[in-house]
Amino acid sequence: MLEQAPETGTRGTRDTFHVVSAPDYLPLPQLRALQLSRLQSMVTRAYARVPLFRERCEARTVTPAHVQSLQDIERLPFTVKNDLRDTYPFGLFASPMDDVVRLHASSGTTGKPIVVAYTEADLGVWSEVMVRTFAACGLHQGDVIQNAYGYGLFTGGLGAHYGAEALGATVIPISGGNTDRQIMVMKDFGVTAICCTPSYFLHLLDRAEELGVPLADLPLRAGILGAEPWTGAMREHIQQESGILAYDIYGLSEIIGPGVGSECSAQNGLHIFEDHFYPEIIDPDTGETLPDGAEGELVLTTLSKQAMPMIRYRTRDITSIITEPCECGRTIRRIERISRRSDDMFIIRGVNIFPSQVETALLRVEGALPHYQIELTRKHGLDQMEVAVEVTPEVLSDTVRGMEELHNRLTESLEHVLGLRVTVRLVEPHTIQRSEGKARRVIDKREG
Ligand code: DLL
Repeated sequence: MLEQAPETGTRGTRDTFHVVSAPDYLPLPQLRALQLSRLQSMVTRAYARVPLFRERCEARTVTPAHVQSLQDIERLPFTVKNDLRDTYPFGLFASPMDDVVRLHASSGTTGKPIVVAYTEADLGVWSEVMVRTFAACGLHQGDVIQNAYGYGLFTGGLGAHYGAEALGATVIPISGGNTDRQIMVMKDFGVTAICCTPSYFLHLLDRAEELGVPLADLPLRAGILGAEPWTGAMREHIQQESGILAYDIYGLSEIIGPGVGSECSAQNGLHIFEDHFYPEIIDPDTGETLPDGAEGELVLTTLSKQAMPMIRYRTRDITSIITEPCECGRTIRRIERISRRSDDMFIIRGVNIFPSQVETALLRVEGALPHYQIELTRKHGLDQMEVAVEVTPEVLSDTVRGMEELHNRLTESLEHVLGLRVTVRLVEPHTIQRSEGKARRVIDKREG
């Protein structure tokens, strides 16, 4: 069934709503033609204005004139995160500073942050894709959106903020943290949708229960959750416990921030706003382009960004492009939920492990809560992995035998999913540190 636009659209009229969401439904030949003409302009712009890109093209004897079809994108060089570090802070900008009206930065784990820039027009595109995100998640004018993504250099806060305003909704710019106040506001202001990371939503859910304000009793009906990997099992848990619909949204600073992709009412894969961000999947080892349907690294090219064009940016996020059309009627392609990054992987005794596999294994077992942390250590030259997982108060008050049984079931579930026996430590509720933004799942204490 096709989604219906609500009676009232963006601030004011139903028409505006349709206009903003229209690119989601373009006939494919029209979409591809639009992408090609935008790609050609983008490559011309970057070639003329970004020395690093020009040098790399010259090394491959490619010029903008070689881009005659969308497939020709494969002739262009990749951009990687280190390129942003190496040209820190402004080396990849394609607009003079006079035209740059906003900077954001993303810290990453090591060293200098990466800096990203926006012109006025870029901010317009950003609001547009966020309006399309909210609309895909069923929000519209009249919704009261609590924006608990962090405001500041992180793109989550301001990205969602201006999108929510442009949608015509009422936005509460509360930012992250101060959980008790979040819950008070949610209740008193009649909040209908919340924007935050899935791990922070879990924390809100628990705290609300403790305060005697179960979220299921509030008007809250949607969570616009993203910025970190989470599993389908985690979504089930969140939806069941809170009574909301939890939507997965995706984005990254280098490309624009949130607003690169979003689930729709089908909750089955994330639509990429591909009239602005062109997706490819590559084999992370060889760099070879893979066909739709195959799993690999997501590579994105901005098609309209002025201040900082990103050509074939290697996201390190692992996913695949879904080949079937979506039941919602959108023609823009979908990707599978991003469960892992290629650089999230760690190796224990020769076995490759991703944190999301641990989440999947834990959530299969009743009595375990979705709060967990992985600690890696090295003893006598041998890698050790311990998973601390919170258990329900019922389990804690159970007999020693009951605890042992749960411990065994968790160990077995982990062994089944990971192919490796690891140590499980059951801990009391609230022992594992809560995050206000992106959760830190792995603590690596191994040296060297
Ligand atoms: O996290 C932008 C954002 C803000 C997205 C709010 C969604 C909501 P960065 O801090 O640059 O930007 O981090 C980008 O976070 O490459 C992914 O690895 C991860 N990520 C973002 N969304 C998802 C998601 C923002 N829905 C990096 N699922 C990306 C899995 C996600 N990983």
